[in-house]
Amino acid sequence: MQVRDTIVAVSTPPGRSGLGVVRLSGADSCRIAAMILRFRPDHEWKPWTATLAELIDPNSNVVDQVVATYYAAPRSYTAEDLVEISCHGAPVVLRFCVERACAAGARLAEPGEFTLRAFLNGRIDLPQAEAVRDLIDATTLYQARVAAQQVEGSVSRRLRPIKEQLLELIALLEAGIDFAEDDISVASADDILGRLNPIAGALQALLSTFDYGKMVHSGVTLAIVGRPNVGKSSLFNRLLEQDRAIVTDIPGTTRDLVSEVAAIDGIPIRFVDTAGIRPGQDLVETLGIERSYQAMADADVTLVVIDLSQRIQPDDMALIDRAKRQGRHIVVGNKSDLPRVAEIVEEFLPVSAVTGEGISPLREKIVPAGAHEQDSGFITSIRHEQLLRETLDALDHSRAAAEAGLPHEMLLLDLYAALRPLDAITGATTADDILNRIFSTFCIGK
Ligand SMILES: Nc1nc2c(ncn2[C@@H]2O[C@H](COP(=O)(O)OP(=O)(O)OP(=O)(O)O)[C@@H](O)[C@H]2O)c(=O)[nH]1
Ligand SMILES: [Mg+2]
Repeated sequence: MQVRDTIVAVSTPPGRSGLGVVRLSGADSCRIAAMILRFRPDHEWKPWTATLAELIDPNSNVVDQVVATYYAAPRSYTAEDLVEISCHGAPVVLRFCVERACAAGARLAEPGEFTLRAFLNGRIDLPQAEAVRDLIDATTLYQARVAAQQVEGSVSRRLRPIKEQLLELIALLEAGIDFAEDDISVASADDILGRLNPIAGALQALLSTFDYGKMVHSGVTLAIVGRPNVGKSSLFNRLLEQDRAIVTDIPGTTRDLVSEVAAIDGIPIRFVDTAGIRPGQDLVETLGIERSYQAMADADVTLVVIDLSQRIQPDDMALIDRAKRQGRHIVVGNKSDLPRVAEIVEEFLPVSAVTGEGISPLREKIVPAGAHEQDSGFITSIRHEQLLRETLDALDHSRAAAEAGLPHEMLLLDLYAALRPLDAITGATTADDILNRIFSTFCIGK
């Protein structure tokens, strides 16, 4: 992939629409646009100004009336010269416009290449580029808002001071080694640990935001399980606020998985209603029950429903145990509107699918509100999570090395290993970065 050529692509989704935008980016954008468009005779390219023009074919026939907007480098999305041509959104017109641009010297852009260029030209860093994709993929406004903050650089902002502290420690140890005979004192183990611990602590805190960040990014799959007739489908409908699944008083009504997405607090939740679990039924129901177990295994959260108007049965307890072993689960006692017969199992949330009692607390349990007061500064990307773990592992090693009094050369190896994953998120640290720090923090020049 060459970065110096001019690329072109349709930036709006495929299909027919009111308008469709063709985007050109690269040094030749204006020249190419001028070859395929006809402007008024006195036209001059004025940056950040929209101009009416005609899209013409090789015989100078007008194909569409368009608006061309020129963004001058470096103040454009890609930090290159960029021209956006707003055509009417007929797929043939858009395709024609792109073909004409290619004939005039542009190259068809690869997927994501406009954002790649913004990154390569240093206008955005990697977390920002990743956030652009999240912003485009957002299905709730809240997801969009979080992604927009990350496009603004919220992840790097939070990482920068941590990385800074790590670099300072590296510089301190490097200076101790390289300039030992000058009057630089070698850092003590206590000193090193005193610097390492806050770094590890801050990273740990950032890492712990991923539980919530993961929900924001990918949503939550929630399986509703329980014995037949406890009211799973009723609860499913109540949570969705629509009459989606069939409800009857016949045990074994639901036989297959039924799923639907709804948002709670801006987080998309895939609710999965399942077949009631009981032993020894006909083939169809047995197959359905297998799917219930599978849904439970696949879910991020399992909602185990018990019927408070009946005695607790071994099947209820078996399901609660299974859910516990598999991860996050919530036990709800349904039919709280009826006289209670069930003896207290462990902690459960009383609800009534019929009256709606307990549904708000249940929603709150599914998506804990205020898990993070600020919208930003948490990590949502599994790539970032894994890299932060690598850094923490390497910091653990360096802590052990410092405690064991190993030579600083050894310690530095671990510290550089801790730095590398951070670099993979925020961009590489150069030898100069470290040297500058050594020379600015310590007056070695004398
Ligand atoms: N009083 C009362 N009845 C309820 C409540 N929830 C469900 N029911 C009734 O319980 C019966 C079974 O409800 P469903 O929602 O079909 O139960 P299910 O768990 O999906 O049952 P299966 O699909 O057979 O496993 C229906 O007659 C519901 O009207 C509740 O909170 N209170
Ligand atoms: Mg059901």
